[in-house]
Amino acid sequence: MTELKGALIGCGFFAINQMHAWKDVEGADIVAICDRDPERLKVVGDQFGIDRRYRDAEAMFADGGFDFVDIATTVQSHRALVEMAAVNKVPAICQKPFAKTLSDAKAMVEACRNAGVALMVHENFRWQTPIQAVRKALDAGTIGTPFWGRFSFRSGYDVFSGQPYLAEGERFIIEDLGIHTLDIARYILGDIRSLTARTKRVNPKIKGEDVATILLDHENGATSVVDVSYATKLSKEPFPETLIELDGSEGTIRLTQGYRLEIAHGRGTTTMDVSPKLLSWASRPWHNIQESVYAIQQHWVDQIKRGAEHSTSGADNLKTFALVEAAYDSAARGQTIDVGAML
Ligand code: NAD
Ligand code: 89Y
Repeated sequence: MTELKGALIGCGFFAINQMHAWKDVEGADIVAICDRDPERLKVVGDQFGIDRRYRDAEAMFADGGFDFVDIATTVQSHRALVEMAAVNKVPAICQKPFAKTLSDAKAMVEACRNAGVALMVHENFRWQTPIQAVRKALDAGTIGTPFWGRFSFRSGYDVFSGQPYLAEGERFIIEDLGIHTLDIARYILGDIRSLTARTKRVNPKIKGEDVATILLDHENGATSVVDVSYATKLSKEPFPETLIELDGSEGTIRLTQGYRLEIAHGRGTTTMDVSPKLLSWASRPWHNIQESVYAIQQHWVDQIKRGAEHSTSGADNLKTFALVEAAYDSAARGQTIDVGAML
């Protein structure tokens, strides 16, 4: 198989996972890295043996020699970097949150479409083993037609030590974590017509909201609740598990803490362990996320080789990103938001 050559921009906290995963992915190799911080460039360059190192993305694109770019910076630089990739006709992967605003996100999708290059958002949570298992059970028709769901992420885990910027933004949990939970709700129960949200800040040391409850009306008539919290202190910390409840015409699916999947229907109840694999470079409790990083990056390569659309293409992610904007708007105005009208 011909190896695709990739370049990574942003050598921070999460990029370490992406670099490890690229080592495992079949069909791609990272040949150049870029970070405006020389220390991060050295740490990642030395750890992964990458000689081509740049502090400026323009200079890296000017030198070229790579088939795609993996943008692992924080949101502020996403639009400029994705548009730079488009101008240089280089396919791009961009970390979540895709953009600062929906209009920026639309412009980024448009730029890549006009340039004729692939664009995938690194929206990895739907690639987690337990989420894939729920989708498989639903697709197999085990519970009939789903009419109700709950997608829940409640934790007291200290995410601020690894990602201090999360405490500083006006927006926190919906933009950072709820974005994944909303994407899972779409992935499992389909696109959303309208949304109502309420938010709260419990932790006085941070600027943004750390609790959100969101009611979703799906286009297929199902109703679901997305509830996320980083202010929930439980006896057994569930980070970073998304728990799911689905009720269908013929039965129910429950994904519970400890990666247990229970499917109940007329013929009885099946219980399965759907734990993620602990990859050689992974560490608990992050291994669930880390395995999904590998899965989405392998998917990037596989679809590029097939010339096929990515599951979380830029165009697909507009529908998830719209939910983020709609949730903040709904919470601020106390109103239900028509999501379809935003797209
Ligand atoms: P970070 O601040 O640790 O790292 C970002 C790096 O990008 C820094 O080293 C910074 O110097 C560099 N950078 C920023 N702008 C740049 C530019 N224009 N050119 C070159 N370098 C630039 O951030 P992080 O915690 O690694 O997060 C990065 C992104 O990953 C965020 O968008 C975050 O939401 C996302 N993230 C995703 C997951 C997931 O599961 N998908 C998990 C954690 C973080
Ligand atoms: O940034 C977030 C993400 O995408 O997954 C978990 C996280 O690292 C903290 O909420």
